Amino acid sequence: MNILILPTFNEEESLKVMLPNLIDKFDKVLIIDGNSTDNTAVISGEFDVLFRKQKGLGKGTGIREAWRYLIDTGMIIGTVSIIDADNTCDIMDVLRAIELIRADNLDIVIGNRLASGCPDVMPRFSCFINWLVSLVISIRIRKRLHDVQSPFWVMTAEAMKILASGVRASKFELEADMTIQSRYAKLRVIEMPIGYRERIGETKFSIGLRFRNLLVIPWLILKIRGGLRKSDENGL
Ligand SMILES: Nc1nc2c(ncn2[C@@H]2O[C@H](COP(=O)(O)OP(=O)(O)O)[C@@H](O)[C@H]2O)c(=O)[nH]1
Ligand SMILES: [Mg+2]
Repeated sequence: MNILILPTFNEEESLKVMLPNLIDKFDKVLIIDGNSTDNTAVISGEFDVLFRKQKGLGKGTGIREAWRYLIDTGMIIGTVSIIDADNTCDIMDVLRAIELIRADNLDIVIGNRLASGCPDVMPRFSCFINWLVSLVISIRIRKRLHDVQSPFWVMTAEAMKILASGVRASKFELEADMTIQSRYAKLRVIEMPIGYRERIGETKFSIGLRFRNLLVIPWLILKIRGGLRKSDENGL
């Protein structure tokens, strides 16, 4: 079974474009909605998707609730993909990543938007911050990754279960936390170059949330040392 999770907060315009293109390519599409105030629910209702309103706040909380739902309902066979619901990612890239997971027996494929430099549609400053965060996390986890804050994650359902038990992120530090947890669990993670298009609709990554990340991500990084050392001592 191939499941796609789309986290949404006021993404009606984007969903109108995305859903017709992807609905027949997955066994299940789960929209986890952060209590949108626009027509996200109405547009979703026009398609054969599972639509759930999250209880807590933030993208990280939403994704964790989506994982919990899949685990509780026994949907833990095959692959689970996550992309932003903003039309920035190409669904064909997701299908390629699913193939790669199967062919190479991997646990997680992270879409790398920066493989051929900073994409035209991404502000240079965002590329720089992402490059820096990726570099520092790479050093700490001793594995080179280039786009740790990627909106594109494809994993086995087993890997999802493992991340669900370790990830604590509530907002936009989610991807950094997923990267770190995947390393603790010694999952087989690779990056795959992906395309990155202009977003439909407004970004939800507000100035306030960016400042929050400036505090939370260094905190996550500082905590890494202890965790990895513990695993090393255990001989993992
Ligand atoms: N479930 C859920 N999704 C959210 C929330 N906030 C943002 N999102 C979604 O998370 C994704 C990432 O947000 P986005 O605005 O694309 O951030 P950017 O890629 O950094 O510009 C989008 O699909 C948003 O609709 C939330 O509180 N809950
Ligand atoms: Mg986005």
